[in-house]
Amino acid sequence: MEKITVIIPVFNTQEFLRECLSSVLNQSYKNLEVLIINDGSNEMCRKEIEEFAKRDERITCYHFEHRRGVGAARNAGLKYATGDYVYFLDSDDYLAGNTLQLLIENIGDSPMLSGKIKNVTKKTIEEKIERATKVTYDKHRLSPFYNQSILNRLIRKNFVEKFQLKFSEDVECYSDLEFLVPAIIHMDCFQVLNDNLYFQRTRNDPITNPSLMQQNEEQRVTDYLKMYSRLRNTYSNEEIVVRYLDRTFLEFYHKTMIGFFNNQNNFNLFFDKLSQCAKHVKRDELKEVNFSVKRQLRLLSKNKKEKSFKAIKNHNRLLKWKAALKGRSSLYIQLYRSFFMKMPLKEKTIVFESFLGKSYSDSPKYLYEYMLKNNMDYNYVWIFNEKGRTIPGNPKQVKRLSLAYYYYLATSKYWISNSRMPKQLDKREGNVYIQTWHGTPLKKLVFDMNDIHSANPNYKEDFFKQSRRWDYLVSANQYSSDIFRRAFKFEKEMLEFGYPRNDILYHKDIKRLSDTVKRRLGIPLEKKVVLYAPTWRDDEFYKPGKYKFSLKLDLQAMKKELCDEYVVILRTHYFIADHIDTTGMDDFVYNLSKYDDIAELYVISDLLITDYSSVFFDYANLRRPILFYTYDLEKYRDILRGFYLDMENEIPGPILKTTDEVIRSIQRLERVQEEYQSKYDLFYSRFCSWDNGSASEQIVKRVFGN
Ligand code: C2G
Repeated sequence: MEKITVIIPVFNTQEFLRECLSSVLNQSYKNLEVLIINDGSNEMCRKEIEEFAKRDERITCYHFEHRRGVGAARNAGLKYATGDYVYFLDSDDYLAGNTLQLLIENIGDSPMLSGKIKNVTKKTIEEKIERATKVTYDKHRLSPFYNQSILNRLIRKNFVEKFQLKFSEDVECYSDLEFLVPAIIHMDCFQVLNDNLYFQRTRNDPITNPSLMQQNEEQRVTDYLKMYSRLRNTYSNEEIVVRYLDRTFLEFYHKTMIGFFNNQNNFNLFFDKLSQCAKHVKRDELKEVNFSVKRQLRLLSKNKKEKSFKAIKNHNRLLKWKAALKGRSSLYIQLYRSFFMKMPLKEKTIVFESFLGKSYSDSPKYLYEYMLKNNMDYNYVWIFNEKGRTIPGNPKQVKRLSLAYYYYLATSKYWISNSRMPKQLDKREGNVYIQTWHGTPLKKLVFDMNDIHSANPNYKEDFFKQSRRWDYLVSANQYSSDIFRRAFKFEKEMLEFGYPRNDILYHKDIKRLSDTVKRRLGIPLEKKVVLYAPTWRDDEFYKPGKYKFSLKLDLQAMKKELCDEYVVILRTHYFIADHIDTTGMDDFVYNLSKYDDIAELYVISDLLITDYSSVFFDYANLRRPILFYTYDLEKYRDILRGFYLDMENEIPGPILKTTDEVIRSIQRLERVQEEYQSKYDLFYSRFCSWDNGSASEQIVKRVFGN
């Protein structure tokens, strides 16, 4: 049995290491030597490596004291390898169970057999391929190498030694090219095994821990130009290499460099190197590229600095408007950036938005009403999607993502919103953005999350970009402030006065208010009200912002047992697109999922049933009973999100898994309240003590002055 040396360079990837190494140690092909080259990782990562090394004698670790780069780490692996083959794996990636077996069974006499790479954004269930089909390309088909990566290739060790193949050590990115280029020259044909699997992770946190390819563009451009020009000089007589390098250069130029050089500083900084590279590219290869790129490269190769920059600028301008004409929203965004943002800023205009324009509610509503009541000298715009409904004070109403929406956002000094604004909305100078947020967090947020299961895999990067525009962030308690600072990486001013949306819960005559709302909703005054307000599930969606919800609470059973005394208000989260069918339960269930302001529903309800929604933090201000119907607690906590609180011990009510348990708790509500009294008190003092009905006033005074 021949031995494969698997070489794994590691740099601060402890969160992915377990998955990576387990996938290697569990390979169906057992004769392995696993070399972990620790490229100067932090202590946590080093410990994790050492832990793993103890578990299996096939693992050997080498530690660099300081980071030397992936090229140096891989070269060290080559030096220590004793196998008949070498195979490179990155420490944030993983393999299917029989990847190595399929490669070694099919390599035959070739010096190298390449496999396929599958990009993944989160942990997927391990796939195993039972049968393999080998595809052989002839020497002129370079496609297996256009990814410029050494990954998922089984390589004979004596081939590496014979041609002294090695990686560059003086670049961060593209160090593989130095290994691949001579390998290409010395192979008779390029073989690919179509069905074996290497899972390459697109890291979800390029802000805190970027992968090499998520590094800043400047680094990538620097390294790419260096590698291209070095290899192009060394191998100028090798026709196949010239073709390979010129084509990869043109692709990189098109995809990355044209955008990067739209900036005058970047262009000036790199001009000499770029024009050197442009001189290399063969005329024949330029036949395939479009006229504009051809012209830029011709000008660059002739050292025409100003003209080539102008040509690049024109290219980008054209691209921008071409993209703008793709659809209405891209056109509006372009108008926002190119025209509206250049119009004068209206110093006295405030734009409000709550839950993506779906409702007139939440903290923006209460801040607005405070300003209105106090006749403050401002003009108001509400982003509000519903047509024909008047909002108190008769503000200008605009539909989210309409042309007017972009116009008002670009020209108004103040934005007040409770959720994120589209990432394309650049912030202009002078803009003041008050982010009220929409809940004390139970479920983990952004940079405290590991895998992202929701519809947008770029969640962390997008969030980071969007939240850089916030000038103020509203927080309801110290616990939230601490989490927001870390999980949002928010460094500006935190407004710590409680939630404006909870002011109503401290209304002086809450009984009268409750009766008024009940009457308006047609709910009999003598009936007690159960409010059922669950949250959404990250992994159940149609598309971003449109989530599914299947009702697990058996409302028929509840009706049977409780309808003499109670009615139920069903209130799904604003992300939920599914409509819950409640026909036949008209006098018992009120589906108020579209009702504007959940705070008014808190006021009229006698108890709350929720799951992982932040609604219970607000509701606790009323000191009324709360039940937690958490039929999927383990999945939600352990896979989807993770929690900040220990639900079993820190929440102010019982955890219930079935409708029967819910019904029984309602029937013995007083006992439940007694049982949870001390936990409730603790909870109240920890989460509700900043709220006292004056949050709106204090925030407005702080931001707008008296
Ligand atoms: N909400 C509602 N009806 C529901 C659930 C929520 O009206 N059935 C409103 C409440 O105001 C709640 C807010 O939406 O506080 C946020 O909802 P969550 O269920 O907590 O979920 P999410 O939108 O993911 O926000 O820090 C808070 C978190 O980010 C949670």
